[in-house]
Amino acid sequence: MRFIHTADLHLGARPDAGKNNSGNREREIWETFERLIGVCEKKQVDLLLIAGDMFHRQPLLRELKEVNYLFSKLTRTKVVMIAGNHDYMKWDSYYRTFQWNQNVYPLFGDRLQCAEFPELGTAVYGLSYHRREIKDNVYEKAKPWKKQKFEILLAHGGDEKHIPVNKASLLSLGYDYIAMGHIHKPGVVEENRILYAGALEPIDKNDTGVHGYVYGKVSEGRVKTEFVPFASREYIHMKLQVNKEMTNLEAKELLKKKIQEMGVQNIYKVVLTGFRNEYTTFDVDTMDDYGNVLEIVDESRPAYRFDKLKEENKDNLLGNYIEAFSGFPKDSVEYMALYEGVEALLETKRG
Ligand SMILES: [Mn+2]
Repeated sequence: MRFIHTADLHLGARPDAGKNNSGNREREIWETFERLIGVCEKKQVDLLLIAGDMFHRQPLLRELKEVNYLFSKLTRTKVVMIAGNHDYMKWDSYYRTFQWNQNVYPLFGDRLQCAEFPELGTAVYGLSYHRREIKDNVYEKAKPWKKQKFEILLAHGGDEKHIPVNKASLLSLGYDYIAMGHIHKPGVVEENRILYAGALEPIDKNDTGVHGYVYGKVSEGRVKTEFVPFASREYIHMKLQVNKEMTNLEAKELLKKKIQEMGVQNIYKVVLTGFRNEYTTFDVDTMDDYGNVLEIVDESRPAYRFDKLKEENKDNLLGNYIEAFSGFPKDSVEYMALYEGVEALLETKRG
């Protein structure tokens, strides 16, 4: 038996895309989902497990039709899914009345349900959110009913307001595999046994790191899982180290080079750090060469030459101030006071 475990597709979400409109992200999230269906078909996997938040909000009827059409093209794969906190079973949700293709098994009840696949020797269990938040650990009592040899739980949550699960109680339930959703970062709770697939595509600029799905192979009752990177882009928070010699143009070129190395398809948030020349200012508005930088924050600080400054300001407050604090080591409070004070005095002088 082979399965693909995904979660948090958040179809319908519209994350930041950068100036070059690094793809229309909303469209891209749909395309990645289509690509995943293609993988299920090509690999002829037995089960596609969707552990909640397939949609970012209540699905539209036409969206369910699109999704169902894609599912209906699968010649072997059966699809089992639950609703998460984003696409919870609201009283007027189209989830409640939608007629799915025969290879689709929604576990949309608020109590534990089971889809059995005797031909695969597998049973898949799950329950769905019927409201935005569930503060109880409802999985605590969700033991499998020993229907088939291999038993899987689809579970969504893991924070205070969304079913605060814990590893020990999940393990004690006795499932062979628990497919988790809700946390967008992929993660292993228990190796080959309890995994977060993470969001298929990053949904927010703070969803950094690699995104993809979990591929699972079961033989002789043992699961072997593998994380497969699949998203079309990554959000990357980058620190760009500047130095005293660096000019504005040089910093711009360095950023361009770094982005080339890390991938121009990715979307960046950049922070300039380190000490710049005291006469240099970085023009952050002109540094986004590829149009894939959401934000550049200049946190670099001027590297003052205190001797020279003192010399130039012999007869005024700034000069006296530097004189008063001279001779302290760089990691001392006094040096910090010197630095901050000089910065403030120069600011006043310029202003
Ligand atoms: Mn969620």
